[in-house]
Amino acid sequence: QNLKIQQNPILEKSYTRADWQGGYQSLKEEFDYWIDDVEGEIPLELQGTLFRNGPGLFDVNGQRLHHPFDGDGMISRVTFANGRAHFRNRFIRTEGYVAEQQAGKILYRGVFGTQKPGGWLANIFDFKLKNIANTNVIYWGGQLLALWEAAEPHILDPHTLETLGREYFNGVLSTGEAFSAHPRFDPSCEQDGGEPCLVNFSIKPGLSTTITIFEVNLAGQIVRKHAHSVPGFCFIHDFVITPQYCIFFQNPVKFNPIPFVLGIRSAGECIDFQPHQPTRIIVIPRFPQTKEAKVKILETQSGFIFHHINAFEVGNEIFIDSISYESLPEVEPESDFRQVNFDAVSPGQLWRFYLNLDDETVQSKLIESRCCEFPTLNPANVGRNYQYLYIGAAHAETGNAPLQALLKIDLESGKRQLWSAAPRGFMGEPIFVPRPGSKKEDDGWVLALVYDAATHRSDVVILDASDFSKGAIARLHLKHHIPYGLHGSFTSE
Ligand code: 3ON
Ligand code: FE
Repeated sequence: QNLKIQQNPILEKSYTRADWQGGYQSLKEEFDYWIDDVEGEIPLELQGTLFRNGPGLFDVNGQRLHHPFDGDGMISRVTFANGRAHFRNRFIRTEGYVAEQQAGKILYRGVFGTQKPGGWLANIFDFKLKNIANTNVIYWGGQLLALWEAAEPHILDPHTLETLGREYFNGVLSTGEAFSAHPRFDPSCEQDGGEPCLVNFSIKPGLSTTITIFEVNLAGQIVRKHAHSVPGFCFIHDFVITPQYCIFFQNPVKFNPIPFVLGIRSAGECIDFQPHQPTRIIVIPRFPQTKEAKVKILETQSGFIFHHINAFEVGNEIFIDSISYESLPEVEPESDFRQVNFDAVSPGQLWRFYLNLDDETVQSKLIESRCCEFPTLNPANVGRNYQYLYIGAAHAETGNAPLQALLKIDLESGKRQLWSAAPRGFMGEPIFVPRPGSKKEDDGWVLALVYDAATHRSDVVILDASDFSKGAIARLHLKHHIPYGLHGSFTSE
């Protein structure tokens, strides 16, 4: 059946929208159990914990949210030990989650279209942000942190997943100050004698935008913080680092706050993509005191980028790999996100950008035209030249479609390997885990959650990263589904 789909990608789709919609049902229960339903074998060397974050609820007591990005954060945890695996999930007890669950109704406006019931009068002049902590989860400095890009991290107990409070890094972060959901981990920081460090940012948008850079050491202390003002409004979700630089893509967008202020539209619905304006690339030195420290702003073609894969320096050039959309998919005010017409939206495609820092010019090249999103790579290669990346991908080679497959790309040879869960499986973000003691870049595993519409449950899938053609080496069947998530991480501690 799979073969027929592959040969006929245009006439017959590899999925049905009804199947795909199943992954957007709320999961209200919180579970805690050993996973006994396993196909294949969990590698004995795979030891550690996979943490995932994403919206767990798409409604508050039956009142529907307008967009999945407005959903309350829920952590899923899979711990691997001695060939077995344990599952646990828990909602983050944010102030907003607790208040809304208690009230049994929507009390906050969401960034992506969710409004309080009662029309514009109920929403006018309400600028409160609900920190929903739903975008990423990291283990760093001995703490488990749930991240959302517009506010401070939540601290969780790594064992019970209980919400313990919010993280301010000894007051270096102020109340309500943002700490993005896309930190990058420098495996060997030049300023810290080759120790790993976490690099993150915050965006404070306005007529001009403040970008603040944070660098956090292994002990979880902010050791460097510097802020930069750049012209214009910014909607920046992710960035990349090299040993010397932080690089941001300022997508061409315009923000009209009036409908937001008047309670007619959410903030996210007031962002308009500007297809005829260039993308600006902001290059900020990580160590302003030691470097020819000038922020540089370069220009390239229009496009919208949520996620980057990696960047590295080659002489006076920086290479950056990113997933770019022809335009920002607009959040339609009166629509239901479950009824999306995939064919009417542009697919994310993988581009490489070449920045020349001397003459400040940019070249770009399309690397992969297949619809793809949610990249990962070996953590040892972050900010460095690298050969392999792994990414969620559509089953079909052309067109826009939900993610159903995992694609491995060898950037040197151009070779590709695709492992597909179509027709009834839907793919989440993959995570690359190196095999302990590995020397080769692709010696390890790729872990991902796959929603299986046939059973309305999710699987934890393990692939051998060095060879996708083996298929899944293990498939762990959970007792329930996990809604389509956003990001996560693996820790062997
Ligand atoms: O008014 C400003 C603009 C703005 C949009 C200020 C602001 C900081 C409040 C703001 C907020 C931004 C936020 C909260 C962004 C959150 C983004 C988020 C939760 C997720 C983004 C996901 C991106 C992608 C590409 C997801 C892909 C998903 C799939 C392929 C489906 O499975
Ligand atoms: Fe993201």
